[in-house]
Amino acid sequence: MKLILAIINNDDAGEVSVALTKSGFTATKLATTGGFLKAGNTTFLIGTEDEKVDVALSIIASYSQKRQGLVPDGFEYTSGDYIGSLPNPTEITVGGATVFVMNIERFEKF
Ligand code: 2BA
Repeated sequence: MKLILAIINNDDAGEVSVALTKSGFTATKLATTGGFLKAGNTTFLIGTEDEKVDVALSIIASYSQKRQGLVPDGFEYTSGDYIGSLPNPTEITVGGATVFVMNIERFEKF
């Protein structure tokens, strides 16, 4: 058993959700926020059998687009007490999806 944790752009989350459900996966969607840009994204929790992980990953990959973005003028990021800035304008690539796959020791439904 694995738990797939996939952070997906909000613009792609709807299609990913529909495609996963159509293929028989059960997923939980969390409304999350990127630590760097502070923009909303969607995190999927998908529990599945080991042999189905690659199917789920290929669905996620096929609906998750890479996007170029410009960090706005005057953008500052914080990390603890540290405040940093980037040269303006800075182009970044966001996504497609950022995915973690974890082993699950035990799975129960009561
Ligand atoms: P954010 O943290 O808001 O990051 C958005 C985009 O900003 C990133 O795209 C990357 O292009 C850039 N970025 C992030 N941290 C940076 C830094 N310290 N310096 C310069 N540029 C930076 P992605 O890498 O595609 O990440 C999209 C979202 O996925 C992230 O939103 C975050 O919510 C999540 N994520 C990505 N990598 C992660 C990781 N290792 N652990 C946890 N969450 C992650």
